[in-house]
Amino acid sequence: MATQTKESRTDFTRESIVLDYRVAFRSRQASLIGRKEVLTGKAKFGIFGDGKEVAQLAMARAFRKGDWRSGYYRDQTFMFAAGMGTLDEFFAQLYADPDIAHDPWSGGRSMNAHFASRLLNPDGSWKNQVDSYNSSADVSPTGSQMPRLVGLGWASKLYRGFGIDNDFSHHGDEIAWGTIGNASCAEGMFWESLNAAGVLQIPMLVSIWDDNYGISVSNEFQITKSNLSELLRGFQRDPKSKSGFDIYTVKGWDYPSLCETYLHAAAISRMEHVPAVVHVTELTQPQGHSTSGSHERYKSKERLDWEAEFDCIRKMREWMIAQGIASADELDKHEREDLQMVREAQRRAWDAYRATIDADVRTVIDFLDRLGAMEAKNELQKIQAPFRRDAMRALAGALIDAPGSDEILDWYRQRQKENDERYDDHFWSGQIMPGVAATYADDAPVLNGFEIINHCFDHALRRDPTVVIFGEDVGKLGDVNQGCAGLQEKYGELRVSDTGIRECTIVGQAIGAALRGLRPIAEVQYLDYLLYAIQIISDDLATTRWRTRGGQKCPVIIRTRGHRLEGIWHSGSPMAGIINLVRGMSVCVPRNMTQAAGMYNRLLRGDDPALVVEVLNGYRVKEKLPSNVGEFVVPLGVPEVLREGSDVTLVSYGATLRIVMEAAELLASANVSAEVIDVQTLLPFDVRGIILQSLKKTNRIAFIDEDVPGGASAFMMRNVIDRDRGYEWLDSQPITITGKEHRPAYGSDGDYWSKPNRETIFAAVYELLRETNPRLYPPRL
Ligand SMILES: Cc1ncc(C[n+]2csc(CCOP(=O)(O)OP(=O)(O)O)c2C)c(N)n1
Ligand SMILES: [Mg+2]
Repeated sequence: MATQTKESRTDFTRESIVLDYRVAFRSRQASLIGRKEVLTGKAKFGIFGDGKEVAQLAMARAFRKGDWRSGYYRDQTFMFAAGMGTLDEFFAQLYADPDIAHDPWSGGRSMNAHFASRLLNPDGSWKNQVDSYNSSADVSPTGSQMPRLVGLGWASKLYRGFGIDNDFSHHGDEIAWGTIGNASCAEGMFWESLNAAGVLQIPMLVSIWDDNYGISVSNEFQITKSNLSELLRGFQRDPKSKSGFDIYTVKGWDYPSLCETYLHAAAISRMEHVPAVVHVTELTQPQGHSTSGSHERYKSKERLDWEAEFDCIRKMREWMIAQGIASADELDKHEREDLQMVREAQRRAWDAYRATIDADVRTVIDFLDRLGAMEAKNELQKIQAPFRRDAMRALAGALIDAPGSDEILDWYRQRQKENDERYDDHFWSGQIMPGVAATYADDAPVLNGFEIINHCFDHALRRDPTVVIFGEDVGKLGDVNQGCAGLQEKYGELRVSDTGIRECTIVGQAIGAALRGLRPIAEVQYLDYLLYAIQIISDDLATTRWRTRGGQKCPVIIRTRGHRLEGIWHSGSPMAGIINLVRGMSVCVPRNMTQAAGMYNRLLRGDDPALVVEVLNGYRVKEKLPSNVGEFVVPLGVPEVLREGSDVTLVSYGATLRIVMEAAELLASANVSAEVIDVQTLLPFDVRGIILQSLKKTNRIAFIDEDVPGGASAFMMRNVIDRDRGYEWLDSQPITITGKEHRPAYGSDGDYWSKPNRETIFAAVYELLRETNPRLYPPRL
């Protein structure tokens, strides 16, 4: 699709306006044809940008190389106008084409209209960002583009403050452009993000596409006073002051006003780093929300008539004719050509998508013939455009009925493997790094745990100018446990900074910064409050690499502390909840601050996102300072045997290990030799089968943690017993020893009876041994 060059974008020649119109018109045709493709069964679902075209032309005119977009599914016109996507790619994604050469945005992994740039070279290294137009990868949950947007804008502020001119930034001149629907502004994340951007004063320019609806629910039920501009007034800055936002309201069918507004807003935001909101009103949705429903069911006749009259493309056409920019005949001619162009793109994308599938289908039909599976063959041939799945299922059925030749079976297995890879690859970077042992001088100082962390971060900040650490109380105070004490003074307020109490956008800040080449360590003050950010971690951060099929990476480190304070909200250990929601990330559960430091050293040298849960009551425990505190590396997924034993293996992690070690001591006094293993990381989990090796020796095993029954203990048990086939080595039932179903009660007694403790661990493990030899192990507790 023809795009405009950077130079011509702000140049309002007759030609460039006609070209704008044609981009909008093609985009509309793509929406209309896209819907038909869904309704005729060629694609599963469609959501399109019809009714929002003209405003996006204006946004694209102000969007420059180096800039960033974080938006949502209505933005196809912007992508076309900015030259960030083609019609062929648009249709390829509609068909869920897994080939990144066809759908470079998501490789068939996201539903349609989820846009993204390919930021990485095939080897996973970053491409230059200042010479390209950049888009972060869209997600579906409404409002979830906002936290990341804060980080994208914040990165400009950091780069400007650092005085950096590199492949990621030209002195922070880049704007982070957000788009969001009116109804999504009812989400908490929207307001949290706006507040954060206002506090940070960053070049973030948010467009609200207001079509008065969120599916069927109108603004009356979404927004106080039904009016976002009015609500946003409190954010408006005094023009003489830098604090606050610039707020603009403009009609979505008024092309000249839109262009003027966007160019003006962008110039100020870019130069002064003032955030801005452009509230674009009077937008329409000609085809309704998506292919799932029809808007005639909830819009009145008056509204539908108004939408037809105020359709932005119709209005732009009227304006162009009235201004003498183009005649009706001229535009008719362009429209005929452009419709043809869109149809051709759709057909090309369909043919490209079908090519490899149809080849497989032909092969399967041949195999079915050879296997004599005539019914299966006929069924498959009846399907007009079969999926790969249909062909593979037909062949599997035939192979089950009549085991075939090795050649057919080999082909089937090979294709299964390829199809698994087609959907599984780029789950993580695949970087495996060997450990580097901590070394100690003879006179190594013995320090508080927090001081070990402090030394580690000090090294990281000194070594790598892109490392930034931030969170609640992290800057001036140096975090609530002093892991960052003195670091702001040493490295400045940009590199070590305080944030508001806003866990979701703290993580968003990290995501955006990491996408722009920085190395953020974002602190969430306590593990229990990670839940405020878990949605964005789960939906956005953890899936970045996978959902772009290797097009983007986001090496964020989230630092938090957990376990062992007392009470419902300070002692939680909801580890299974977390690990099951953040697949794609590493989850580190160090038992002390030295292990934590070794993990940070590892993560800062890698490309994958991670969560590190430090032990809350470990900051004042004394540890020896390694002489290579900034260099040693704890490898991920490698458990460590902390105590050797021969009767039973006790597997645990984090703060609980101290109690398990005490229980092992008690067990030793009762003739039970327990081997204690620290898993070190829950994700990845024991990649070398170290726990299995222990089980082969002891033939008994217990998994111990503070999570609920069936929580992370069950996860560990499944890996050892099922994944690693540990069941073959068991002489006793494998057990879990966990916290109670309920939250931990307050106070030392509440804690003692809510979580595993030395005595309950002793009793449960001793019972395992007693069952095998009651005389050797008489009743004790
Ligand atoms: C968190 C969340 N809740 C619900 C949905 C389902 N949903 C998808 S789009 C949408 C309406 C969004 O309306 P608006 O923000 O005005 O954008 P529009 O589609 O009108 O452009 C809803 C409710 C979702 N995707 N995410
Ligand atoms: Mg809407």
